[in-house]
Amino acid sequence: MSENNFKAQPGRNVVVVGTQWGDEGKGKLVDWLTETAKGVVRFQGGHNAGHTLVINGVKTALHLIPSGIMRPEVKCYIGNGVVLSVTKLLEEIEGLEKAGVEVRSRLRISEACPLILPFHAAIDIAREAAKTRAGTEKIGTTGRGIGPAYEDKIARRALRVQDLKHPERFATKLRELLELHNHALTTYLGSADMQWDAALSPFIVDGKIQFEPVFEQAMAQAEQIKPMMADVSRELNEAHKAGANLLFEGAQGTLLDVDHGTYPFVTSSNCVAGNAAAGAGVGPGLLHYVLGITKAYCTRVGGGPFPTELEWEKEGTPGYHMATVGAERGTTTGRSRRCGWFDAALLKRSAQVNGLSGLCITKLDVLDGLTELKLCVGYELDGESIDLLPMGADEIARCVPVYETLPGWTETSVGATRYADLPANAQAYLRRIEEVTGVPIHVVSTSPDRDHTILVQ
Ligand code: 2SA
Ligand code: MG
Repeated sequence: MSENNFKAQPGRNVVVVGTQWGDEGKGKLVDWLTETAKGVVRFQGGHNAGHTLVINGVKTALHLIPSGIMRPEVKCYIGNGVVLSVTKLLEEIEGLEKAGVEVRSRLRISEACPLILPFHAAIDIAREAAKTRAGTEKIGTTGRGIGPAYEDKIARRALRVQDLKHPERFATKLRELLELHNHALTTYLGSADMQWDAALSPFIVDGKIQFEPVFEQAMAQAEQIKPMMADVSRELNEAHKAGANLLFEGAQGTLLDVDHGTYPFVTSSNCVAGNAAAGAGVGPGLLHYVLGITKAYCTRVGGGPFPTELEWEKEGTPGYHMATVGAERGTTTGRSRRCGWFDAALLKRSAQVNGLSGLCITKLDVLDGLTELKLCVGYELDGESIDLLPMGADEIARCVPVYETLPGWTETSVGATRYADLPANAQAYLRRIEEVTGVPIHVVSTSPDRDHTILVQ
């Protein structure tokens, strides 16, 4: 068995992470890998994620439920590291049920997940609006309340899934949270003058979140999710002992990691592979193989520095080609994604902080037809040459990329299922990525379809 044949080895667990700014195609790969997995685990983030799967030509977008849900025999787990909106979870469950996918008997939710409640989204949206009013650069969040929910967790005051089982305890903690957050909303964030969308307006009067509707909704939802609440840590450890292959499904990407990303233009969780252990409740020894999902070019949605960014709105440019052929729009918010050349110096940082075992290159087919490709191999920063992405947004914003130019290819690579069938120049491009980053390519994806995937031997 070759080293990269991670799909078939019993008891071998795989962590899938995004190595850039998210949207690398993790959902498709997790679904493909679950052919041999017994369980799929989300360990960070929340419904800011958007994982798109295409199975037999039918598209499904998932935000919170692990991508393994599309395979009936696979169990899905939401680990303690996830911030959970029960409203969004139930909407997603109902959507899947309508499409004939059985969810409730296969989904286990950690009792330790912090809850995302309506005031978290209100704070998130109000803060971004305040930045716009002040003329400072927005983070460009998804407005889902992710940051404020993690803040409550770290401040040790969050309401958690397990609190839903205890109405009195829930009510006391909710009153305390509302006192704090309503003060901030009305005093600093100008919430009384804001327009709220249909999802939030039932909870807000004069800029203040109301106790009753939040409490009543949570208690009604509690009944629905109680059967799915679980000690996920225990169940995963038991499944592993019984020989099950587990898959840990990362969301967002390494450059959005709260520590290792382009801080402060990041999400509020650790997206790196190491957090799969803490965010699911297993020891790091259970993480056997780390697959880094890597787009054949770069995209980013939201604000923050992007050294290899191209002009992507002008017709006829390579950036426009990537944006249109690659259909680069956010799965959750529908926002346009910024596009740019492949950044190997960024990927080296990603390889280092994740301990990547191998790469999966996605959307290679999007580059079909470009006459030449540029590959960033380092930067000039304040008069110095460096070969690794520096830390923090300000330093990254000052990086001037150093490029190598490679020839493109005119042949199509769409749907290729054997490495040898890829155009020769596409193979040369992949080889150069391996050389510069020092990480072997183990998988190549040539379309969104489950079947269009090459396991490199
Ligand atoms: P947040 O909402 O606090 O996590 O936003 C902080 C930053 O993290 C970025 N972010 C994302 N970037 C790419 N994809 C994400 N998921 C969706 C998708 C995004 C969408 O898969 O398409 O639909 O817009 C995601 N989630 C968070 C975000 O843009 C901020 O830069
Ligand atoms: Mg996505």
